[in-house]
Amino acid sequence: MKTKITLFVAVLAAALFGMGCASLDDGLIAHYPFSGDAKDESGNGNDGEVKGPTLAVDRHGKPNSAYSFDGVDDFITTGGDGTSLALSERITISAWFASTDDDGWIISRTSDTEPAHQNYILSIHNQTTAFWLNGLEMDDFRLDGNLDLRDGKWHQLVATWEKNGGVNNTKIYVDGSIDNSKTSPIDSLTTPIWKVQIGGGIEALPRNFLKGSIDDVRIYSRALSSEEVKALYDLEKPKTK
Ligand SMILES: [Ca+2]
Ligand SMILES: [Ca+2]
Repeated sequence: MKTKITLFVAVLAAALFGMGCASLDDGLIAHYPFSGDAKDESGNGNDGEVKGPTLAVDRHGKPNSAYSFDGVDDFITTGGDGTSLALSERITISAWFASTDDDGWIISRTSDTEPAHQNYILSIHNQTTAFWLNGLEMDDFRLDGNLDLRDGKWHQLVATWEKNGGVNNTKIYVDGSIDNSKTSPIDSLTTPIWKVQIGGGIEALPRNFLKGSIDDVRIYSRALSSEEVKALYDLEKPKTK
């Protein structure tokens, strides 16, 4: 009997612990580990279509496990019918990249319909990083990163936004640590019917193709906490470092 009670308490404790700690899979609506292809491993069927980039060595030294983009016309398009990766009140977008490019879009979901031109974009812009958000009431909210990451080495770039996240509700993290934050007045992201693009934007706008490599793209329907971003970095970083 005592063993049974002990077991029950252990199971209950494990269940409560599990409820208190969100998993890094919670709210993961698209995940591209680029393990030989551009399939979405989140289980949501948002498989990517590869339009030019070639498989390359990843940050772990593993061949055919990242994509190399030529900065001319290469991109990957995804998001099914164009509505499945539309988000309105909170988001996390994350990717590893290695580049020396001055300007390029890493992950973007944009529209060419007025009044909105952007939905969300994670990019290199003006020699640092930038996270763009667009709501119906305001174009071109942008949070610039502080760090210049154009060293050709692999970096993890994560951006989060939460409508009701209070002061500094928009954040950019680099390699697991906060780089910059700012309060966004955006009330709600627009939800135009456009696909998510990796490595360059849609045809109707300047496409901002990135020259460099991209890997492990993740899109979440929630804002990860700083502790979770650090945990994601520890999970994905090269183990030999
Ligand atoms: Ca990979
Ligand atoms: Ca090409």
